[in-house]
Amino acid sequence: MTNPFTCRNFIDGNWLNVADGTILESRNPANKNEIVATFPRSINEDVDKAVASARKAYQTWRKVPAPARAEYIFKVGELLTKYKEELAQLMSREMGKPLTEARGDVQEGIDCAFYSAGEGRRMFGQTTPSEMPNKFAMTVRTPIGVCTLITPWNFPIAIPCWKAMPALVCGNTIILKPAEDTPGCATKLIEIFAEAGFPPGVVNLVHGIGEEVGKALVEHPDVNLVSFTGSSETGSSVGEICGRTHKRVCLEMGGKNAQIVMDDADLELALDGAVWGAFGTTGQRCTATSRLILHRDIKEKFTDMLLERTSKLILGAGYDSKTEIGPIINESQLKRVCKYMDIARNEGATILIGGEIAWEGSLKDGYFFQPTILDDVTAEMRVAKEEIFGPVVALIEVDSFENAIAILNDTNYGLSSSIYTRDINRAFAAMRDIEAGITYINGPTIGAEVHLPFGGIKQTGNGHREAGTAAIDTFTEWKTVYVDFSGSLQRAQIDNRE
Ligand code: UN1
Repeated sequence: MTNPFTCRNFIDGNWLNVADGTILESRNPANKNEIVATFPRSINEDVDKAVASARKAYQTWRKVPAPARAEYIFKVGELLTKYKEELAQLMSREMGKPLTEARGDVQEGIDCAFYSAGEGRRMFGQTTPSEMPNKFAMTVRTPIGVCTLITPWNFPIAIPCWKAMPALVCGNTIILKPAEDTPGCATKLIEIFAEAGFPPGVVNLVHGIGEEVGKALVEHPDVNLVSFTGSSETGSSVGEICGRTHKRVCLEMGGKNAQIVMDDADLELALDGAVWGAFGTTGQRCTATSRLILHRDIKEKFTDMLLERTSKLILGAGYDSKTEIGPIINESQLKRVCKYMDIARNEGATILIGGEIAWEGSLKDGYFFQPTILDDVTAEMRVAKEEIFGPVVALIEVDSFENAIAILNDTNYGLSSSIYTRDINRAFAAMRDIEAGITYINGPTIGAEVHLPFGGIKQTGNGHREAGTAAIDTFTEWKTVYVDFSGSLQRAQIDNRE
């Protein structure tokens, strides 16, 4: 057990103690007796300082040429590579992911750094003819201003990078408000940004409680954009405040992602996908597979295969090399998963395996839940509709391709989706008819890459996408510029008609 890591706020280039002296803790979910980090419970005064610092820095940062801004981000990519193992070890201890997955999380940040840095030399606008002679027309991208980035604990390096890097390369300044469960990872990440040498005030970090400082940052009149990833409930309130205060807002919320397995699928391949999609990161991804829609002709066989594989999964601390499934993040999430077991039973679902807290041996000090398969689930049940965010997958039987697609779409969410089939016609029909931001053919619902847009339709999001060039759209405004070099007044729509 190492000493707890002390986190501070980072404002205007300085590591600061907070105005109020209250200190909070993040604990190891595999061993709740271990305090991993301590962090300050910031108050509104700290938020004001961070916003003022970001506002001041914005005036200079927006004028730094984008290729030069990109060089700082490139440097962050190099430093993330250097500290990859240290970050992965901390992440595994702070939020429970197996080390291989934690390394993948940091790698996603590295990929995002090099990709976003490349955008510094692209960020293309358009030129187009004017309807007038001797007049030039073009569009240029301009930054938006001060951005509040509110990030979850499940990808504590990757998601802050997805937001911070495109925001910064576009010329915005940022304030990161990380989840209360992963202050240590956020602090290490911002230490790396500090080491990369960003000018003071361009990158800021404010720790604290979501309903307190998160809310204050969203409400602050000097913040121009809020990018939020988290629960649908919090996302609704963020959206509401931003609507009222006319801020740009980018929301990434829940999912109820399904994998379809058709009667013609390669079942071994579909099984690998289902186990990884449902139980990877202990099911705590917004892209996790929480529904398996199985064609009736393969359902029995596939269910047996799945049961066998699930029964062998090894639970443990993420930093134990044998571990395949880590803990649930905290006690309240564990209780939530337990509550859904009662709901499942009351609704008439059958718990084929799991369904209980795992207590045995070294698991007793952590928040472990057995990987769980729910059978006899129908589309109307709450366990088929609501996001559980744990190692729980619901099996739904269907009798046709059309029925499978209809059930997949029968949800308020629309993040990720998958179909396993060897029929090319079905694959293309699925690509067209599935209602989701992301569709995988013969791959699991998890595993998005940073150079493609990430996000969902329906109640998963609000029309924005992260990553890829879509992130550049989120963090810039278009400015349309007309240059008249005729030396006389030319009235659009009028003079060219006469
Ligand atoms: C999330 O679950 O919030 O596609 C993000 C994936 C990862 C990102 C998940 N690359 O599963």
